[in-house]
Amino acid sequence: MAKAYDYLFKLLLIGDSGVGKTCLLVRFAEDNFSPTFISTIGIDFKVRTIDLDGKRVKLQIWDTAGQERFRTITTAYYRGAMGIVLVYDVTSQKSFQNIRTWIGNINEHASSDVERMLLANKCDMPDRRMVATEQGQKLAAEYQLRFLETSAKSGSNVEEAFFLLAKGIKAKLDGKRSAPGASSGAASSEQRGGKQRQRESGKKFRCEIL
Ligand SMILES: Nc1nc2c(ncn2[C@@H]2O[C@H](COP(=O)(O)OP(=O)(O)O)[C@@H](O)[C@H]2O)c(=O)[nH]1
Ligand SMILES: [Mg+2]
Repeated sequence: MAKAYDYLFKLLLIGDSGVGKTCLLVRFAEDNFSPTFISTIGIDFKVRTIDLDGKRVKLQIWDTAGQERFRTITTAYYRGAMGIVLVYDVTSQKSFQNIRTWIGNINEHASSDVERMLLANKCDMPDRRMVATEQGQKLAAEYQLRFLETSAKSGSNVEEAFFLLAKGIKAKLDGKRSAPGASSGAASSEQRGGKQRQRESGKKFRCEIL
């Protein structure tokens, strides 16, 4: 029987408790948002197979089961990770400040060539925003991370984020050079299929693609 995929990528979600990691995962894997139920459960991983340049790419995305509350993410969690999604909450300065700590954690435990990206989640709440877009951009530039503002609630930029990360990993594997940082926005809009665009256009919230 033919293999169901051409590539298998292991991805991780990292960031403070409450920033929306589990919601982002559920949004991406199931296109669903269930605010009350999700936050109480710990998920190991979810999978979704996407198409990249005609290849089937199976994404196995791991979520912490609440260990991040105590910053006790162990080396085992990072093992074999090819991509890491760092998440903060735009309504929480603390979660933004802690990104540096999480990056330190990644540097210590993850493979040195792991693809990393920074997500500013909950951008559907402009009235409660405490972290400006520019602050996120600046931090991302400092560490050479791809950067997007997302909303697990509205779904804004969630597809783009995972596609962008997967594309970066594939490019690396294929031996190509992919430029992280400033040019990532262009790559992200280029990946947006007609269907995705249609789905997003009816949504209430809109977050900026950077
Ligand atoms: N408004 C809004 N709330 C969100 C968003 N993502 C998550 N939340 C809420 O934030 C809380 C924590 O989310 P959760 O996914 O459990 O965070 P985790 O601890 O990082 O896994 C929950 O009450 C979610 O409903 C978002 O994009 N927008
Ligand atoms: Mg969670």
